Amino acid sequence: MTVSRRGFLGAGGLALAGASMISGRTQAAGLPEAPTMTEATMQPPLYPKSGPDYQPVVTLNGWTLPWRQNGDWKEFHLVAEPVVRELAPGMKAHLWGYNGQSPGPTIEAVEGDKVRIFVTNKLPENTAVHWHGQLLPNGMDGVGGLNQPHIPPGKTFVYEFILRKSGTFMYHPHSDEMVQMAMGMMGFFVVHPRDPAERRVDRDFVFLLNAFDIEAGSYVPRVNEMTDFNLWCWNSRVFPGIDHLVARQGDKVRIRFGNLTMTNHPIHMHGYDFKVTGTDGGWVPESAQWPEVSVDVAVGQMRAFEFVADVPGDWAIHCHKSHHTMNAMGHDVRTYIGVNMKKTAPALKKVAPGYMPMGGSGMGEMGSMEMPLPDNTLPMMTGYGQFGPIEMGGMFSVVKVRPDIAADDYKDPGWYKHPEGTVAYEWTGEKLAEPARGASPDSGVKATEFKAVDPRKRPVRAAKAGGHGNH
Ligand SMILES: [Cu+2]
Repeated sequence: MTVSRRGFLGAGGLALAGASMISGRTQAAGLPEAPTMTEATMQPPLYPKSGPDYQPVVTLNGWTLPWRQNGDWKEFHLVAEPVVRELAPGMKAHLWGYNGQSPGPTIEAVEGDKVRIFVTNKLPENTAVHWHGQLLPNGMDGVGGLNQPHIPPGKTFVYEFILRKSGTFMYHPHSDEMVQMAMGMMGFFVVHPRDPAERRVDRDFVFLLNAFDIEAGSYVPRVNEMTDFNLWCWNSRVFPGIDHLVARQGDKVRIRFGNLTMTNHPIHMHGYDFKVTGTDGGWVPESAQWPEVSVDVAVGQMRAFEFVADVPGDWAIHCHKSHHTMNAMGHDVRTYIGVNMKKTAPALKKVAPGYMPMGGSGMGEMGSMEMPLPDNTLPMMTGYGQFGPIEMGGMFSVVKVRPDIAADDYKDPGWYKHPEGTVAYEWTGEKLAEPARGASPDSGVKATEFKAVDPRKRPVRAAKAGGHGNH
């Protein structure tokens, strides 16, 4: 008897189809589309069109990756590629990321979902993706060389696993990890509980902590830096470029973050005490949730905290390491506190034309000072509130709680209108009798001699804050 080649192939085809029913592998639908994002603007939450209901997350200065349902499988497509990311108005960085941005889009799905994630490598070197915190088959864990071959440039690999638990996860490369993470490759991965009522909140914000070392005037991070970073970011953004976290008074709010920098960050929120409700390992049972106003997140960890937003206002949220709320410029500035700059400046100007005396009374003046900066460089501290310069940079944003906003409105409501008599004010009554005090050395400069220049109104490249789309 003869077996025709066609028949043989047919049988093979059948066998393959049989295998596919077990592994779920299918080529029928081809590659899903890989959407891309061109801006660092917060996108509205992506509500599920089918399957269990959930309250989707909002990614600061980011977006959620659309998926396609293919039979039982939720299919996503990540493209690892070089990207240009605006870190804040006035500075763009040349990074590596996913689908047009760094970090990559947030992946959202539901406990019990079968997910198939296509990863296309458009980098000039190998990559692989690790699904940080997920419980999955060893061969899907994404450590190049250990669990799978590295994905060569130009190739697409497929990851398939079942989401065994809800919680807070990340994804990041596990090939040339030091370089690829220093270049900005990472993303958030949220798994919602199957039961829509479980741990339900009204607003759920997510962001990743990352850091870059980009020399003033340049665009590409120094990837070999170990500790001395100069841009401390949330989702590859620095203040004043980080989205505000807008909540409606009375909303139950969750904020989750993961740390992919090289050091820990005590994240501090003003105005509330909150409960830590989630870690990398999962949800914290209610009996074990502890109250905090700062929660430290170590390298490689994730934390989620929750609070009821019952007190309106503009509440600062920031890393409590004070150097992490600063931008690139100025760390080389010497400490001149107590030095009489009026006496030293003329001499210094002779050897360094254009030298600007500063720092004799502290550095707060830099928040409003007109300073010449190299192209593509942010001031060390910047950003304005309704009462003046905020004198911050880096990992700083504002939780804005208001009574009068719609359920799904994340737009910046503007600055808080304080009820009359509730703002700290200057004492204009009788002066106190002054007891004798140790005098600090005379800097020769009074703070009031610095003329504040609102950077939003001057034509310096680094200060074109007017048009930024982050609120
Ligand atoms: Cu920090």
